Amino acid sequence: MLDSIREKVLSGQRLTKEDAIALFQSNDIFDIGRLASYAAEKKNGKNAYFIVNRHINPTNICVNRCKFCAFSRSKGEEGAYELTIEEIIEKLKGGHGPHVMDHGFSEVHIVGGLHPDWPFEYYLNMLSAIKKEFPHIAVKAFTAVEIDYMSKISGLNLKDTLARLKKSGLDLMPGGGAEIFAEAIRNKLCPEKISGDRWLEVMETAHMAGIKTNATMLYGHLEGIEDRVDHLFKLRDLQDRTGGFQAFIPLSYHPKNTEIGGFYSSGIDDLKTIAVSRLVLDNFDHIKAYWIMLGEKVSQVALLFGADDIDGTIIEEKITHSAGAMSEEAMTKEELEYLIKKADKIPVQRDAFYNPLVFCR
Ligand code: V47
Ligand code: SF4
Repeated sequence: MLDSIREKVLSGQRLTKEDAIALFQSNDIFDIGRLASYAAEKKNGKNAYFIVNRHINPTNICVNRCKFCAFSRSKGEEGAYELTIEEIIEKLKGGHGPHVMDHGFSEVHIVGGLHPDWPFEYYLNMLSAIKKEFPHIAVKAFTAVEIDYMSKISGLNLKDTLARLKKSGLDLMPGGGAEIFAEAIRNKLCPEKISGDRWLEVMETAHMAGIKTNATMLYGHLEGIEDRVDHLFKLRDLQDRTGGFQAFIPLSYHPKNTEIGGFYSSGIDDLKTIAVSRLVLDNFDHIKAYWIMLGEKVSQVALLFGADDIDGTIIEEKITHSAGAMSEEAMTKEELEYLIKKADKIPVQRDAFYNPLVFCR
């Protein structure tokens, strides 16, 4: 079976769902990795991208309370927080936290809970305040789940909601909230969350509005191989229609402090999932090995299994660390470059749209 898949990859043919299932079932991890590495190099050569960025989570108060999420709280619950716009600006200035320095951020990544009381204007004001203070920082904000929620609270349709956000400073969108599209598993994981079809509809509408986005898949919880393959093919189909996805990021499930519990994903599964994603998603330019979730060392090794991006400096990370992440919360530019170089790749500092800023040879 792997021989016929190898033939297809080498001759540029698309993989089928059966091929993807066979890859996930196979334990020839080195063969799969070598094939994915070939596919990655065809797209990005020896380049491995990183970005100087910062994450901000404006609130952890969320009406959804997904069963895999250890970050969220209900209003009034111990540990619930909400940031003011001034506090968000302060964080971007680098005035808070243990990593105070001049970061020269290219991007701020903003995602948070679905707050029961914040009006749509709060999000618009947040965007315009950031743009006013930092016109050169790209704002990558709000998952498809948050966009759907904003459309509900504003009474606007998706297209108009996105247009208002874009006008206020939204540059692109992250890929969170996709989880697993398959309905039976999704209903167990996050019964209050929008459906997989709605997630795809929000992304399609964003792409049509000229907003680039990422895509993710949460794996390692209750799903089976067929669910993962179904998820990847739905993304590949949408990308065929819009071309609006920049990167795919498999998110490894972290079980601590969650309602569903369970185990951390294994290193082998992490690498296999990166590799199969690279092979199936032939219309995605980038596969990201998110070091916060994979750990610094597995994400480095993932660069030899089909990934071409390890994300960025991050600075502050709450979602995965609430669920037992073993990584640090921040890496310096030099540490990211070091990991990439030691994987025998060329570190390329990029902007939010994958334009190279610095090749670090
Ligand atoms: O939407 C929540 C996931 C996502 C857990 O687009 C969990 O560049 C693992 O989407 N274990 C947020 N995952 C993170 C995300 C992301 C991260 C980095 C870069 C980009 C990008 C996107 O984290 C959530 C949810 O899918 N998540 N809880 C957990 N226990
Ligand atoms: Fe809320 Fe997102 Fe956590 Fe679900 S994953 S509870 S939507 S913050």
